[in-house]
Amino acid sequence: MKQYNPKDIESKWQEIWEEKGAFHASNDKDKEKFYALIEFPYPSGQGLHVGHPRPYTALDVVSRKRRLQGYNVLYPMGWDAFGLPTENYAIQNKIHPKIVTKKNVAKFKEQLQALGMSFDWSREINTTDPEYYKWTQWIFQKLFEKGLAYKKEMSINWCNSCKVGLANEEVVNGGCERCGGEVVRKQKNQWMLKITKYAERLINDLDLVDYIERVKIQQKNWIGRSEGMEVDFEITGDKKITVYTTRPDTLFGATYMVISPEHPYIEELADYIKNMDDLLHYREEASKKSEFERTELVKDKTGVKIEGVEAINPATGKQIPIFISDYVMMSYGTGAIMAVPGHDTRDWEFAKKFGLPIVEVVAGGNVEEAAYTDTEEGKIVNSDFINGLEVKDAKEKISKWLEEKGLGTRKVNYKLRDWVFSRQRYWGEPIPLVYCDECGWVPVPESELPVLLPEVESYEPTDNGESPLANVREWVETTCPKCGGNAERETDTMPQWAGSSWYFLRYTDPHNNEELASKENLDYWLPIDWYNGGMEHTTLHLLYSRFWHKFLYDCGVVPIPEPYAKRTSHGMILGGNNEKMSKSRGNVVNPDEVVNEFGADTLRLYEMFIGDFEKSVPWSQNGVKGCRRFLDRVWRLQEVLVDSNDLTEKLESNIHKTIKKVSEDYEHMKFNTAIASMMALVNDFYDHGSVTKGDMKIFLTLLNPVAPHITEELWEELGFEGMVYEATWPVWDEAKTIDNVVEIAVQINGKVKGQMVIAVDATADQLKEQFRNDTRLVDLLEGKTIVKEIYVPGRIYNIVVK
Ligand code: ANZ
Ligand code: ZN
Repeated sequence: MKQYNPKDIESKWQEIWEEKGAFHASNDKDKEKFYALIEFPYPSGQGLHVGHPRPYTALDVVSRKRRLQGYNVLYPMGWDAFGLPTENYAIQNKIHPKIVTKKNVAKFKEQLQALGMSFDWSREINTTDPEYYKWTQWIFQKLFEKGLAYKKEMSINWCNSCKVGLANEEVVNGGCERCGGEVVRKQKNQWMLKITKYAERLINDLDLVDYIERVKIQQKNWIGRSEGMEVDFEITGDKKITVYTTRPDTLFGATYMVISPEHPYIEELADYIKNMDDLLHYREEASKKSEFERTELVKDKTGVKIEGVEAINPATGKQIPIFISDYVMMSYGTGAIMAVPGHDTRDWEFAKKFGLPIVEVVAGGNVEEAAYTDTEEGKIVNSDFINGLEVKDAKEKISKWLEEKGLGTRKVNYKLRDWVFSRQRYWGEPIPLVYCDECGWVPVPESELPVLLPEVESYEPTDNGESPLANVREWVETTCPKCGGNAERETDTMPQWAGSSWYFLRYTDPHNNEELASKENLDYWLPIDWYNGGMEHTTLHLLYSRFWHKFLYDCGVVPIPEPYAKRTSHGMILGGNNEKMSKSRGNVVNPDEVVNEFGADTLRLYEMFIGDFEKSVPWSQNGVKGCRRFLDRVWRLQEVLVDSNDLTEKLESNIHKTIKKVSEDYEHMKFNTAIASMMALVNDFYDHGSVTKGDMKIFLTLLNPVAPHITEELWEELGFEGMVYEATWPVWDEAKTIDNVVEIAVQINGKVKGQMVIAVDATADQLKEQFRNDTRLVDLLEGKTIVKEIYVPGRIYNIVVK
């Protein structure tokens, strides 16, 4: 028997698979398809880290299994290659980002190929390839044509260190999603995408898909649907302020109002306002703060009372003061609120600070001490005609009352904001529009797409917040496609998230020059049957791509409203001490080294065995070694091989059970328990002292998705026909998986003291006899007298003693 030497074996089989096109998905529409997708990586200079192969291997396992089951499987790979790190590297090293990208992609690809992933490389895509981004630009133009892309001067999130505008989704805990740096507000003219138009459908259509629950919840919370009312408050000068409230039932407790510091009401009321300077000064201060800072609950409340203007509470008829404060956002609801300090925590803090009256209108708490915010328990008080009602009923009654009086209308609001789509950087897709003084914004004709990124001297972002493209005058200056006059190109580029918002469509037809993908291929391959990706993308890429897909559905480009039938998410791989792996902590494990020392099959096996796929787990070098030892044991099964095609009779039931367990566990992301059951089967082979060729054939097929190289090699060594990847997935015989023994608990006076394995159909007498022969258990009774014995068949044997 030759040595198990992964180095030779692995490259050998990788070459053979490549030559045979083993993993090319055909567009053969008669076969049942399976489309598996993992989030394509950003090819950074660091190359692959051990976190990457976890999801890749997981869906590789499922893809390989499905191929063996006869499916036509598409498991593609590509590069999400526009973006800041490459550009920053290019700036520092004065190398064109194109060249950096090419180098990084080559490195990533080599690393992935060394892991034996069954990607269909013939469908490889790269978002920075003009043939690809042509269609990203084309989709943008469709969005523009349909009025879903618009340019607007507005206050946006701005990262000072990246010198770039950010979408709300890219601000994480108040910092920049990329660099963690401080995010400030900046007034900018921006391209925006109307994702809000799809808010309702993005929530409702979650019912059509099978996503893990936490993904659905996070998306729903981010979109933030809220049902309430817009209510008018009469104010000085026969004017009115409209507020948005989700708690009309607390109207009697509204003791003051707050409008956002940016609110145009301030200009409208200029004639009456006596402290305009103070208000404008406060407005100026507020504009510097990020939304995160402004909405933090713990933050000390600030504000200024508007002098000279009062409001009237429509329910109580009382005069109430109006403030401006930065805890009310201009971008949500109407930018104005009725403040109910008894039942809203922010209002309560504000009222305490400014000495404003706090009125209890829902009984249940002590509003002098804290706002009582419970809406499930407590009855309305101090509220005239709604007194005594539950919150829910009070809401309904007062809503009707407001509607009848013409003071209020029901309203649904969303937290979701439109998507800030402009970036002032070089390494992104040019926005394919030109501006003409006569015609306004005009799309570049489709025949002229793609609008290529021009060469520039410097990739540095400019301090005035303009893209470096603005300096390339000969590129910027062009003619208007509509009137032929002078026009200028848009110089902002698209955000990192553009290319990934539709890449899964391109894989179905990656070389198509006529369309982003042919209708037949889209019809056949969609939806993606299983998409696995990181939780950090739930409110970014996953949301954006669902939006683009829905838009393309409305345009008739794609055949179904949701792209992903199923979405799962993996846990992170951590360094020692459960810390995130990072260069600065010096705990990064390099997959190349693991492959070099132990082999790709060991790495794959370990990544799948390391723990519950959905949970974060620390890396352990001992664990890696253990996995290698298992593969060594598998290799040495050759020593105990028996030349028979039958199954070992004594192990038949175990084999069927293992087929069942592995088949089901692979499909339910329980890779670790599938592997544990295969390890147990190998122990059985050794315990039994031999393994037949028939046993091995099944075992190697089951193990193949996780450890594809060693299984191909053994398959060949044992002289089996063809290759494992062409084999047929074994099926189990249910009858042979049923246990004929069960484990029952042995209790003494109701306390579990041990276990016994007995025949499923054992009678109480047989049980007692077996018990009395088990010295371990009988010893427990020493010096005691049995009073009674109770047997609950198949479960418990309880002995009552004195
Ligand atoms: C009165 C009230 C009483 C409120 C009460 C809450 C509790 P969601 O669920 O997030 O939609 N609000 C409205 N517009 C706002 C803005 N632009 N900036 C800050 N806060 C705003 O929350 C809606 C509630 O948030 C609204 O209901 C309003 O306060 C506040 F016991 O009105 B409420
Ligand atoms: Zn024109």
